[in-house]
Amino acid sequence: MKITQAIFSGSSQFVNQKPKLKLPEFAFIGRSNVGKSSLINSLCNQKNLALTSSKPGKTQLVNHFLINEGWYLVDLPGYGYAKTSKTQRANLHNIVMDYLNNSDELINLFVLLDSRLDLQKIDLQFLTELGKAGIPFSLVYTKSDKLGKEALGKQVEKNNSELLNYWEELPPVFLTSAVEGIGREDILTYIGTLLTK
Ligand SMILES: Nc1nc2c(ncn2[C@@H]2O[C@H](COP(=O)(O)OP(=O)(O)OP(=O)(O)O)[C@@H](O)[C@H]2O)c(=O)[nH]1
Ligand SMILES: [Mg+2]
Repeated sequence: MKITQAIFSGSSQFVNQKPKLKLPEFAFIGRSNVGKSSLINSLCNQKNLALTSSKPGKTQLVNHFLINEGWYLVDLPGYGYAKTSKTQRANLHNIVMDYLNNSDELINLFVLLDSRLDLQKIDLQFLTELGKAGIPFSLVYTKSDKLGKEALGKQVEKNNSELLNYWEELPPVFLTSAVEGIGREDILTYIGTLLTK
């Protein structure tokens, strides 16, 4: 799968405000600052298509990007940023859950995890919610450029085996770096496969 065109198509707070074209959607979620917007830019080979920031809490709405005039990449607000108010966190959670529960076009949700960290309680809570809601998802470890090969392998192995305490098998797992472009081809190939199903 090659991305030849990527166009920002709008921001929405509620599903009834999202673009009216009914096309397959692939969305990205994870804790604030995990690298969702950066990964979307990496997949599209662009720098500032999705807005990124070194400060958590940058993406506040559901952002649709029309790809190759045929499908959407969807950038979602992050969860779990401790420094925002409870009300603001609840507001972002509602935006994300409204999108996830009511988007008939959603084909796959990529759940991003920081490859340097142990699994966080909030990630497990979110993954459990997804399982209950029957939303199809894959796992994406981000920022793999920030760890040496050995440490990276150990951390990913540790997190994967912890997840297997909850699940019989792992969903598809991707290892990425938005900075170095690692994993982008794997994700694009996977999207291509899902689009031809
Ligand atoms: N080294 C490195 N830094 C990354 C990578 N991906 C993202 N970052 C950095 O991490 C920070 C957060 O990236 P974003 O893409 O804005 O994260 P986000 O998940 O969209 O964050 P919110 O919108 O706030 O939820 C930025 O400073 C990025 O430059 C990566 O693969 N490697
Ligand atoms: Mg973002």
